[in-house]
Amino acid sequence: MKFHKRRPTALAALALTATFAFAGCGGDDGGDGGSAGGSGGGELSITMLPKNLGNPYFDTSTDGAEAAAEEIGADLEEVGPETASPDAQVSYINTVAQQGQDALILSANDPDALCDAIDEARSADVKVVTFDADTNPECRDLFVNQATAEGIAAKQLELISEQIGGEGEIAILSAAANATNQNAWIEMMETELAENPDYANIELVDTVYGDDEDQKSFDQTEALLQNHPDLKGIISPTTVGIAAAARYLSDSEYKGKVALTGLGTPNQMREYVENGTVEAFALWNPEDLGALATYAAAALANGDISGEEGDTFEAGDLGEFTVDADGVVLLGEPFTFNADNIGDFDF
Ligand code: RAM
Repeated sequence: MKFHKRRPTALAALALTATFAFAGCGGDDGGDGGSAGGSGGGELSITMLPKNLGNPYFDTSTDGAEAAAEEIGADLEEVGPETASPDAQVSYINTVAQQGQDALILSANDPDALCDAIDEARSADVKVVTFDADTNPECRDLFVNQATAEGIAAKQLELISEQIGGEGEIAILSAAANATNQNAWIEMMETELAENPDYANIELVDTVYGDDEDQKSFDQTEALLQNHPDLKGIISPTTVGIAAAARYLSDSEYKGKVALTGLGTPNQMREYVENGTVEAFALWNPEDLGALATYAAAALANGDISGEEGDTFEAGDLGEFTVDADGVVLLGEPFTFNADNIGDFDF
């Protein structure tokens, strides 16, 4: 699948400069098989392991990674399982250790379950960078974080609150139950709902898991609506979940009555914004995220940085980044997509 960005209008480009520094277009196949991609012909060998293959979000982060690898002169290969489970990721990590790759970039399906395999890889001198979904910080060298968990949580609550007029029952349709990224965001949303007086009249009645599988997420949406007849809105903090929920809602009696927001890609959500099922949702630029993770991995593997707090490195067009506490590198802020701007994006 190919994802090329449309050129943003001058106005949109201006509005986005702060949060969306566009990396160059990758354009290579994001991978529908067990292994895909491959760029450059350089000295560093980097493996990219998303939660699973076949998710346009990760196809796009791989596009960004491939473009960065080409720029750096590194060989980058994407591998990954069909299902977003930790067990399925372990064998790929073992292979990276056996091959003695210079670096592994991964989005982890579990904070703990991959750590033994990652340890082996690090003992074989593989630098390990998590992106999108972290492991426990001691397992890896760096985590490239798409946006702060607080920012992501706050944005989604702001959107749902606006869309349901500040009161009523809401539910969350998440990804896999062990996903560190979604779980951190959900925890923060729960805290914010409990503590922020703006949300005193909003009640979170259920959280369900679609495992980042389209059909399961679709079925879970149907079940939520059946189990909670007074439901006013759904937050789905996963691009797979929100797209499946939007598809369900758009063909149902709930279209336009039950609000849906969360984290989605513009290409998957465009039709539902245009047909009035979804008013607004958020995300960051996955292409930039993949690129930044690749620059970070290369900086570690080249010995330019060790991953200590305060280390700085160059990430091509994205600029210079600093390693924060706990080995975290922050990409930016989430961005809100709606009917006015969705036409400016193609990913
Ligand atoms: C899905 C995955 C990914 C998450 C996005 C928002 O594609 O769960 O990890 O960051 O949604």
